Amino acid sequence: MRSDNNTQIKLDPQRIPQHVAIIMDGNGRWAKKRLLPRIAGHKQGMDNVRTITRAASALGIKVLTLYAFSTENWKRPKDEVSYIMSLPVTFFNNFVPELIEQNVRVMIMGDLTALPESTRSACARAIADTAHCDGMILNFALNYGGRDELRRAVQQLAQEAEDGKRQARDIKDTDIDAALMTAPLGKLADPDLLIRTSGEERISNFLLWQIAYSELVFTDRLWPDFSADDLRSACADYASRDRRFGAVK
Ligand code: V07
Repeated sequence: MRSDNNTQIKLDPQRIPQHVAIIMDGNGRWAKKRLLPRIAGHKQGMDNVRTITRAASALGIKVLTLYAFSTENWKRPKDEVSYIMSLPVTFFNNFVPELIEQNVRVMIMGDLTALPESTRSACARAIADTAHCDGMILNFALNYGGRDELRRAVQQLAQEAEDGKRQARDIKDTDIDAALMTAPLGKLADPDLLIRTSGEERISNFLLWQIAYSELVFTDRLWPDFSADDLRSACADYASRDRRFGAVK
């Protein structure tokens, strides 16, 4: 089901992915195509977060995880980084009332300590102001890296072993789950569906442990152009796949 215009196709409510994660790539390319500065692409990308949040919530998705800023993105030009760091502030000012109206709860994972104070406080306020919402979770990965997350988990578990709080040989998958930044998502920590926009077909240090059994959908659509209908298409694609988790049917 890869048609572009499929609003009319019925999605089986039993086969809606519960947790969808998206690598929002292509903002710079979107701007370049229009001879605009890269930051114009990021602004458009942020506006699209609003569109896709609405669409995901309407489809019945329970967790939407968006890769907003990676641990590697600091290597970009200083002006671009500082503009990107202002986006959570703009987002908070413009979209949080609407999220509350839609009963959407904001969560954030990543190392926030390295972010500017204004960015951190906008994030903290978005989390606090939506803490009572029990609809869809909008989970931003911000200054997040999959290896950084795993290294921290290993350090924590090794420390606990060193302190005699646990036996190294008894460490289970569930102990690792509990030490990762997705632990607050509980049963929903692992994405059912991972989407990457803009044509690149790689994971780029996004969720690593959690995508062990995720279905992957890559689309050429640039993130600012990725529409509610494109999300539906990806979900239809997901619904058509036979997930076995390594077993046979
Ligand atoms: C960012 C916009 C989306 C396209 C990709 C990169 C740029 C929303 C947020 C955000 C983060 C925390 C929060 C509320 C909103 C955001 C960054 C970049 C760093 F509480 N979009 N967006 N944060 N982009």
